[in-house]
Amino acid sequence: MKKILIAMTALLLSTHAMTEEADAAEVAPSGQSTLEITITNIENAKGIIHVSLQNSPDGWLSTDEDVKTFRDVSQEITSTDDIVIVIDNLPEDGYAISLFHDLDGDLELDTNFIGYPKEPFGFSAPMGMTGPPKFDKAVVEVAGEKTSVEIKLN
Ligand SMILES: [Ca+2]
Repeated sequence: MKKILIAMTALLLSTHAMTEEADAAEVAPSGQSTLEITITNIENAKGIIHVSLQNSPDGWLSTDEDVKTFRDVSQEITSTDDIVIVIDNLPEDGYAISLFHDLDGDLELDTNFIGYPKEPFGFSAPMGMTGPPKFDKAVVEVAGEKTSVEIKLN
């Protein structure tokens, strides 16, 4: 009986030692990046700029209320200076960025009768010939410590 106990203890000790070794060798994966968005051409010193990140083509610019954006950030505007919005703790991935300047603060991008925006807007790519850029065009690869992009309001 005593022999068995010693053998078991030895086994437990060796298992424990192995686990500790594995822990020590493991490098903490960061996978957390920062995206820095500089917004230029702000013409109205009022309202709020709403920024949305989308990491899937399906949800890109969807008007379906069930579709969630990956991350939303809002920034109050009090001057026409360029602003920098910093979004951190982002998993490394590709994100398409859409934003608009909500001048009247109703949380919506106001449009005219043909659906064209009446409030300034921007994407992480130039406008396409027939409308907003496709997800693939607008996608920004966020990787490493920090990724910076500049978006000009239209
Ligand atoms: Ca609005």
